[in-house]
Amino acid sequence: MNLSDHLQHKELKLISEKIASGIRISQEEGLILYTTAGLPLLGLLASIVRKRKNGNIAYFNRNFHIEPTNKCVYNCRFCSYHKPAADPASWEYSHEEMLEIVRRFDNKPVTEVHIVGGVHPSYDLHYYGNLIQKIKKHRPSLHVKAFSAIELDYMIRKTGMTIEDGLKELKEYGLDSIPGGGAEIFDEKLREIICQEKSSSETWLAIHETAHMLGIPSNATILYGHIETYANRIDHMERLRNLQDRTGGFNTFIPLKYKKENNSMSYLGEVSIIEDLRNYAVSRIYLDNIPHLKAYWPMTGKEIAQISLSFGVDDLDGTIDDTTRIYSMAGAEEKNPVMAAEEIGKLITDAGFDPVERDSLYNRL
Ligand code: V47
Ligand code: SF4
Repeated sequence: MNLSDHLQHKELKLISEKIASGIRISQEEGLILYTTAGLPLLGLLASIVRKRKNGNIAYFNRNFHIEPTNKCVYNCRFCSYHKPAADPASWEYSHEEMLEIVRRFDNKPVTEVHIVGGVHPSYDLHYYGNLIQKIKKHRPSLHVKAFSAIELDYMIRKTGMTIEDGLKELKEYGLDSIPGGGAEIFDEKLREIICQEKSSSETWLAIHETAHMLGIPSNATILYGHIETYANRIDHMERLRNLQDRTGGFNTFIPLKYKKENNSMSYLGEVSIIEDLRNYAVSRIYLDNIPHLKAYWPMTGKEIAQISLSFGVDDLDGTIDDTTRIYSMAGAEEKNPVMAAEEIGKLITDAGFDPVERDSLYNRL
């Protein structure tokens, strides 16, 4: 072993001891993990954190998606999904068409509807509020997890309200929680390059912080594997960890790997599966105050989702019906994302974990 190997080994040993003792690691230490720790060590350390937080449990829930529209006023460079309003490949469902999707699940034991789409130029808060109200009227027990902070920012501004008043109003209409989309990567310079027009990182964080203060829990994501550096990923997680220290309102963190089909960043290609697993592990270790780490299996594919359980993941997203196009258009691994609860249960058991069906707030069902 030469001197630099020796120093690196010593550094990793100290960081590992901290993690094993439940001590928070710094930004510098997170960066050292990304740049120097191998996959087996990361898997081991992430599993220690995972076990401390969630034991041997791997959660799943029964949900379905509604994507109200792919018309979008923005033009993010990584997006394969949005279309200008005049494009023949664009769609917008009426309230009645979306209620029809809800009714399709009338005799099925789903507990959550996940509603996310493009930022339609003409829909305001009341348009979406009325939709939530109709869904709740039809099926009051269905948890409505809806609208990324980017959609919320637009619809609230369009209605002329403050973030706080807008979120209060949506809560009145029946909004239960907020999904994690739109975070992308918080570094302002990168945002300028990959999603120049969309709401700022500051606004994304302010919307989630306000939601938490109003008792609306939420999720957080990161879009990784494009032009960001490891330091950008750590900075992203640092901002989330700081917010979570103040509010405790994030339930789960969902790393989303950049997929290259049909968008203007395709030339970048995609990062490897090893990178996906290393990223899950560092996320689990770094975000010591967010209880859950979710693998979105329609994107990763079922096998990688299964392996990710040994790299810090404790939640597999959903028994998702074939209603989501955000990922199929970007080149998702699962072209037809449907998985029955029994299949998820078996996938988890085969990996050596205990499957637990949860509701949207991680209560055991
Ligand atoms: O914000 C768009 C991402 C997100 C691509 O909260 C892409 O439970 C990869 O946020 N390659 C929307 N990613 C999806 C989302 C989500 C998914 C699952 C669960 C939850 C939750 C939230 O999709 C966008 C963007 O970051 N995205 N295009 C692409 N080409
Ligand atoms: Fe619109 Fe969302 Fe696509 Fe950006 S990622 S263009 S905000 S649909």
